[in-house]
Amino acid sequence: MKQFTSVHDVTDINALVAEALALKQNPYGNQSLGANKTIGLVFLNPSLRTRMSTQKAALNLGMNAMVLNIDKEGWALELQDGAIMNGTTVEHIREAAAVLGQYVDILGVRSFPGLKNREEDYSETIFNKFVEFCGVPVVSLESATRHPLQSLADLITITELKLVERPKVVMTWAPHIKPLPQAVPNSFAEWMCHADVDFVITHPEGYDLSTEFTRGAAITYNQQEALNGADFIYVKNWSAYEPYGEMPGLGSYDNWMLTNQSLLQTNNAKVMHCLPVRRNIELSDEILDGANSAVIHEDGNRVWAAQAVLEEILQGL
Ligand code: SN0
Repeated sequence: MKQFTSVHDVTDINALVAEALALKQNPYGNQSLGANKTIGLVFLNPSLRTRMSTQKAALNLGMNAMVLNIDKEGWALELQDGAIMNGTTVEHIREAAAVLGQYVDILGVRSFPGLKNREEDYSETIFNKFVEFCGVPVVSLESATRHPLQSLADLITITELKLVERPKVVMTWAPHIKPLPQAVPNSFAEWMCHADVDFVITHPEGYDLSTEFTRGAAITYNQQEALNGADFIYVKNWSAYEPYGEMPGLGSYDNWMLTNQSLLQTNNAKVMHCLPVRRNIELSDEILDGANSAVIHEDGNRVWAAQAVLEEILQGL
């Protein structure tokens, strides 16, 4: 693997999931692979799970990990080519990314969308500049449009917990108080469309995701109908793709938050969420604290997802 930015970088997703599960059984078996190798993790946005699980994965492989919260600790970055830098930006991304590439063997980058300019976000302007200028393999730690390490951990979790060969997986939109990226749902949809599952997406009208990511999925505006017989429910808020970054019908979809009542018609569904979750806005206490919640298990699996990916990249260095 030369980079990990989406499901399209993976040759065999089932093999990658199997490798992650093997690493979970034997985390320290491959420590010589990462000896004297360094990963740099660069964050332009906050992180808890991605930061810690990727560091842990690197350590398990014998690597060193260095973290830079570049938005707070680095120089203010200029992104525009040809800019005359007489304002607030101090360093061009061309030099910043290139120098980071001198210090590390693999670079992880987190760059959220601005949610103002769809074309800019969906062309992955910032993330792709890191890829272009750093000169080493890049791992997405969540870009403007995707969060593949999360989606891989989600598929690992579904593979581990499923009780039927081909489970029904429902991704449901949930309420929120502010506009969130489409990266997590885009990415989850893209992975599920490649996985051996029956995949349904449900959301209120106005929240359709880009078909680039949902092609092949069943989509309904009726949450009740979608939840029938579900084996897994993947809960996530996202803002609209059109009109971009907005929250149509804000306040009128509060009943989209799942409660125990919503689970009655499911196949005793496991409930997933990438976290962080706003309790009693996106998901009720009773679900998060109840027997059907798989969120802690799911996010524990972030380590094995990252470790399987880093292992494959290291093997190709
Ligand atoms: C991010 C998102 O893409 O939805 C990260 C998820 C892994 N979530 C948030 O930004 C939540 C912010 C909030 O205020 O709840």
